[in-house]
Amino acid sequence: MSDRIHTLSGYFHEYQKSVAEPEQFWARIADSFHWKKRWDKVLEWDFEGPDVKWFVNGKVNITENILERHLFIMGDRPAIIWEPNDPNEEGRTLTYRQLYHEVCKFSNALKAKGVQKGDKVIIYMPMVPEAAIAMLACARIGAVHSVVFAGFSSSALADRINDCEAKVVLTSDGNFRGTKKIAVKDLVDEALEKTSTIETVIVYQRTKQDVTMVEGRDIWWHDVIEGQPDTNEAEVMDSEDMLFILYTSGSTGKPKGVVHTTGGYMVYSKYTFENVFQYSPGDVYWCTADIGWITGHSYIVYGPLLAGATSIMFEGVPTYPDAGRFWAIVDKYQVNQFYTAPTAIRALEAHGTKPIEPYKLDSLKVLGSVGEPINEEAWHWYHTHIGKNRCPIVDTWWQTETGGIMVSPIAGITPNKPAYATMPLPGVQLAIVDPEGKELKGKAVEGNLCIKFPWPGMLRTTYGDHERCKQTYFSTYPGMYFTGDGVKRDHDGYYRILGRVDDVINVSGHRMGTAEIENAINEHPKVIESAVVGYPHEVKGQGIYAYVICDLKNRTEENLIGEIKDTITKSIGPIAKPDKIQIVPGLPKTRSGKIMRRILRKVAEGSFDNMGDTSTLLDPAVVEDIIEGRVE
Ligand code: 6R9
Repeated sequence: MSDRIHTLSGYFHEYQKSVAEPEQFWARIADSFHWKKRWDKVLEWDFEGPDVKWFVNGKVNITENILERHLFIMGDRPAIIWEPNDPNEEGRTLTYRQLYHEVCKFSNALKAKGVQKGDKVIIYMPMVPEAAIAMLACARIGAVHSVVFAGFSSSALADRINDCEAKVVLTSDGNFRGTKKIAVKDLVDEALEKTSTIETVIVYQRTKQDVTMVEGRDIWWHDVIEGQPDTNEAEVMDSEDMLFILYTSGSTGKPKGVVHTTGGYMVYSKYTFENVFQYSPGDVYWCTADIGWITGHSYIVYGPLLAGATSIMFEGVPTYPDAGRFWAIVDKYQVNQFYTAPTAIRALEAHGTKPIEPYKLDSLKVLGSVGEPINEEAWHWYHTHIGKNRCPIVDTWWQTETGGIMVSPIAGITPNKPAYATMPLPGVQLAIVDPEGKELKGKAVEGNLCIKFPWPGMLRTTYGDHERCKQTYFSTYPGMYFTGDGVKRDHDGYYRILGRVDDVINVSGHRMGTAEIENAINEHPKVIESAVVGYPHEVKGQGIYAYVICDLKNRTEENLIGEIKDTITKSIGPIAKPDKIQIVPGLPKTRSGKIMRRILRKVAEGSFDNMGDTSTLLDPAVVEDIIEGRVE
């Protein structure tokens, strides 16, 4: 625990050391892990390539640092507590010892199925312990996992399988989500019609609904582990061997596979977890994310388990069977650290404080927020009604690409300021730049957020397309990683994240590229062209507003809007369905053919004055038509 920050001056001290001597700083942290062979060099980097290597030539297996490491001193401590969707169903607890044996068994099962180091394994599963076991088993044998959120459609799944040429899919018969039962295996079958690389599908039985099992390809989870030994020799991994790929949206149409490697991610996820949440042995920690997102990877599975923590996994939704479910779970397991998203807070806030009343919530010590900017109103509600004015809030800013938390208070140590992510963690060197790329120094400045020095948890590439990684993150401001977010630094040197400055919208904490949604809309045969923008939404943070030019022959607007929504659900998933669709006669374009999104955003927001300069528009009259037909 020597890496723990205990005081504010301790934080400043560590921060300064991490900037003055980054290699010594991270070597000290990394020394507390079990390496099969120590690294030769802490860091090699250049942001031009980009080419970044941490703990060069170090050999390690991340699961030994989770399993073997904790087996002897705390094998009986709960590693994962699982709470099912239905509160009347019995939950499950896996101790570190049980987790060790389950991971070993499944590792052996994967190997028996021919999965080898470097093979890609898709995990398309509900929030059950087996999903975490699957991730760890892949890591144990050196296979690369790519978790696909189980709410994504079959085409989104197929795209990801094809992109990484996966060999195996791990899935379930169905998923429980609130009152719904989703036929997940059917979606997999549909996806596999569009792919050719999958050799094996392993199906975890969850809902017991009927599924079709394809002979020679599909096998039940319980059958595949049958008779497998419960120990397994962990593969020797290089520090820079790929650990996982996680697909995320950017400003272009195609989701990109963010690649994380072993050593750096291991060191960074544990270090940030322990410090930000001030986790102490014996605490019960709960992050409500889904493992399909980076938050689930780093702060349900890897970070907490590396730290020997007890991590809760919840299968359900915040409002089932009622809006008090989160708080019932907090009391039931005496949760000490609770980590959720602003959209969940706002959704629950809409139900008032009555659902909270039956619960004490007195076990809570730390509250966390992630995924999007938390507005002051929601911050205060969270602080007052959940934290009872006694729990610090850690507003954690980070991204799929950063692997772990970058800007955040250290719980109970960094003084809070509502809606501010406050200060960078040790090792994180931020820069605020103006549009020309000039760094804005000093306090009270606003601009684009960049990072000018490598940190161990950073992405190494985008899978199969290194040039894309370079273009997206390292070319806008040469020599720096560009986050895509706007930021302001105030008089106290505190950071406030202002949201995306690119064509990415953040709906309920989920990143979506406007181009990705437009592509999906354009798949409808009657659609001629479309433009999608985000607009402020009370619960979701941002809502999706789509402007669509259609061929209306033989169709009513209403029918078409319904069909367009279905097309999007099929192509991406229900989370990408626009809140508002407006059929328009044309789109505001410049003479060079660029859609002026600025105008579309204004209309979507409902602010019509101050449209800015429309003189460069090809057809200024189209703006009037759009305003007139605006969807309330
Ligand atoms: C971890 C995660 C990343 C984008 C990021 C930013 C937004 C995340 C935030 C936040 C303000 C916070 N974001 N946390 N904005 N305050 N505390 O969410 O990863 O899904 O890749 O999204 O989310 O815009 O750029 P990811």
